[in-house]
Amino acid sequence: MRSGFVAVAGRPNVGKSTLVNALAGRKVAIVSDKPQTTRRRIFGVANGDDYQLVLADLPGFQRPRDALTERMQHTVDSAFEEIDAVLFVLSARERIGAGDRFIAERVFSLGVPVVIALNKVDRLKAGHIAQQMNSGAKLGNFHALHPVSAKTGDGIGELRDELVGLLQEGPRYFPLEQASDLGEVDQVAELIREKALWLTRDEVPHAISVEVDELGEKVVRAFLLVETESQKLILVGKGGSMIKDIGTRARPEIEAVLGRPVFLDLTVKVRPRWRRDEAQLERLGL
Ligand SMILES: Nc1nc2c(ncn2[C@@H]2O[C@H](COP(=O)(O)OP(=O)(O)OP(=O)(O)O)[C@@H](O)[C@H]2O)c(=O)[nH]1
Ligand SMILES: [Mg+2]
Repeated sequence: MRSGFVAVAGRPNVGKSTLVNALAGRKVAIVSDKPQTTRRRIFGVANGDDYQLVLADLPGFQRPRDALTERMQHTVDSAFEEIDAVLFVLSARERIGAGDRFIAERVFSLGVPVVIALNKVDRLKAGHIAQQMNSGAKLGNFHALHPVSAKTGDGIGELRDELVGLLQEGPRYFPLEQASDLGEVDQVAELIREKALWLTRDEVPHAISVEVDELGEKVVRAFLLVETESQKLILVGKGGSMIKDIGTRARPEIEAVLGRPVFLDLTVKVRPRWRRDEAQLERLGL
């Protein structure tokens, strides 16, 4: 039996969470087209007959702008202790540049093998992929470099084998049926936030947080927190259309997590400057 921990590092929006879900073979982390979707570390577990690969999905590397992003960057920094390897994710669809080199400086100095995943290669021309692989290869002394598509699953099996090959002998840290370290309440909150992220844009997605108020047998009650009245108006939508849409999309996935049908009651609340309020962040588990 081999097991161990691999930290997933990279710029915001390169597809780290999508990749963790693909490697785990189940939805562990929420995903959106907006940067800074992941706000805290989530363990996603990939199990085989003779291995357990635990992936630490992380927020993207970023320059902190407030207490929330400061905490997110701190989460990233402290995730590099006691790991067996780093999975450094790049996007083949963007220029590999200063942001990636900044992260490279950090991950290549950790003293553990670094596997590079060049993600989002779906529908890209072979020449372009080769060029991006060349740029990625210049970032540091990597153990292996895999072009993959977390979206289509291309290259995922090979990447998983590569990471498993880096694990040492060890126990199963999580029982087979457990896909992540998130409890039900946090999973529910994240699923609601995911739907809200997809439906909003500009500054709004970053201002949203979700607090589950009640998780009952039949009713799930949650608050969507925003910072201003105008953000609240957007999230509620015309005649409540936006919040209704969020609920309609989130409910089936919440029911799948809970294993029972529920009534989902969502309310939008204004909580001024919650992203700068340490007590609020603590309460939200961030
Ligand atoms: N075309 C394509 N898009 C992808 C792929 N992987 C992820 N995406 C998209 O990229 C966007 C970001 O995905 P996430 O998995 O949330 O990215 P992330 O790196 O976890 O982002 P943060 O948590 O914000 O740092 C989403 O719109 C995904 O659907 C891929 O292989 N191909
Ligand atoms: Mg993410």
